[in-house]
Amino acid sequence: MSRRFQKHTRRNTRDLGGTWDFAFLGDAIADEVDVERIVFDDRMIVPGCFDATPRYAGRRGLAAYRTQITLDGERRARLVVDGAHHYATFVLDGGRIAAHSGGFTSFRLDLPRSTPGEHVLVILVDNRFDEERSPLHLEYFDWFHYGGLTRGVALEELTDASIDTCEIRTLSFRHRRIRLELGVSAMRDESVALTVSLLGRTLLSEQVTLSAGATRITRELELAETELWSPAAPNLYSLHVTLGDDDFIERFGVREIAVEGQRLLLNSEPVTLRGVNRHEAHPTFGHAVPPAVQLADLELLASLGGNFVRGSHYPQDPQFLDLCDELGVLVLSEAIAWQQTEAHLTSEAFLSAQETHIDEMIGMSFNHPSVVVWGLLNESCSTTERGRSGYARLIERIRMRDPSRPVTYASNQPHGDICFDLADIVCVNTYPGWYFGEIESVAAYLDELVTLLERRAPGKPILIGEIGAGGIYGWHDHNQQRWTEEFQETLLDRALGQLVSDPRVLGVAIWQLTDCRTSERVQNALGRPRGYNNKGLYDEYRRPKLATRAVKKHFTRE
Ligand code: ADA
Repeated sequence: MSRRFQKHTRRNTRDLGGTWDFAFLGDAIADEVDVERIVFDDRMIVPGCFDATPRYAGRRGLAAYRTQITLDGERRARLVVDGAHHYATFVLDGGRIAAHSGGFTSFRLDLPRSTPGEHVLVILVDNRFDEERSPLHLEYFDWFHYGGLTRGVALEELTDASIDTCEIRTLSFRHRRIRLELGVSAMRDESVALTVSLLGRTLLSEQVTLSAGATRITRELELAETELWSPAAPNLYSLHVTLGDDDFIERFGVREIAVEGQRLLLNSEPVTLRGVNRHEAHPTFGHAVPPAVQLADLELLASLGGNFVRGSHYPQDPQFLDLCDELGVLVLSEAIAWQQTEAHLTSEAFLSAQETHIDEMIGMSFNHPSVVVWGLLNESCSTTERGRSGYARLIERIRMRDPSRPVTYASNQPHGDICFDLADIVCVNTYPGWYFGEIESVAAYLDELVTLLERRAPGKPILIGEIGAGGIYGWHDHNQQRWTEEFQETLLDRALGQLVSDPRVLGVAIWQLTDCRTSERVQNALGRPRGYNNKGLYDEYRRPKLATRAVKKHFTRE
């Protein structure tokens, strides 16, 4: 797995990243393809987006990836996939073993017991829009859905008793008390040794009795001599857990996040959020943004004086979260959605796909101290009772899975929204001076908006989830009209001049860090010059626009 820090010393793991055999099968259907007869006439890099490469740019259809894996035949084998878009079918030695719907999240897949030696793994990946098969990826969304094996793929061989999940939650930052929760699977009843160590010291060593099937092991520990994690001092530690012949090394930070009235508290200290929305996208790499570009994105954010990323509109790469942990950046991790309708929010297929996605998002992000808020259902139908039932169900799902972080959703209906009470933080996306109103009245509008939100959602923190204007990189004009860099700079100067100095506002996430390609759908492209959403502070190659000056001015203001 292409993680930058090791997860296991005892478990046999292999990073399957690298060059795979590849075939683009166009209109073929995954369930009908004779996998043995596929002619692999090309190669593809994993992780990567095949439809971001020059040869397959913008192509939609079925793609086949093939690699060889070696299994020892004794231990259970498992694939860990960090992202496959949008629909993946797994085939081992010609036999279909499983399928997975939805990109942007990590999932595990147990392989059937096999003979020792070489085996052929084929993954059929379909990037076509198909609401039945991939209900979370819809063509009308305002971003380009790339396809492929977009994040890491790893093979693990597991002993009879193994640790499936390892979650660490701070119970009390003052006492450095944490709760460790292990999800364990065992093939038979057995007694095994459990140890937990930190900084070379053994914190726990005992014998545990496992019964065949899944077990949860929960322990509370006090971690004396640890320093807290915060943006100013992002201290990180690695907990090493061993269970029999298996182990797990998990990095985490000791920190507590809480909402108190209109404030967001980190270790009891109020924080303000000054940041950007970020799509995981680049013209050369699609969604498979390499770590060097992820780091560059965070350096750009730091150069603006920002401390916050809203991962719009889907969970960001765990490698990016690693960097946020290290750099002390605060993250809103959002489940995938974009302007879902009442029909979506009452569809069992949509809601249960969301629940699976939410579980996967929380599973992959749980131990990242940088993730401080969960988000969902961007700009969806929050104005009707039927829409509200969908919000209520999914917010409940998040809270059940992780009550330790506040939940929010970005609304674009400040007047008509009827779900604000369901969220811990009220979040509104707004585009004064761009989609409505004049640039001169941006500040006054924002002042009124915050007054309205205080009235409609009393006592809750207020976050501006999006605000911005389109500016085409390099476009200047004496009139300084829409699409010039100057217009974008002026609008953001006025908006931030108001928001950053308003004590009622918890924070702001500018739309957006970099330009990104929009959907190929004609209606989308017509309103988006170049086929891009041009509201980036930087263009898609990370070149700065004039607007960065305004942002820096306000974000670095005391
Ligand atoms: C919405 C949406 C963003 C983007 C933005 C825009 O608020 O949430 O994804 O589409 O509008 O640029 O219009």
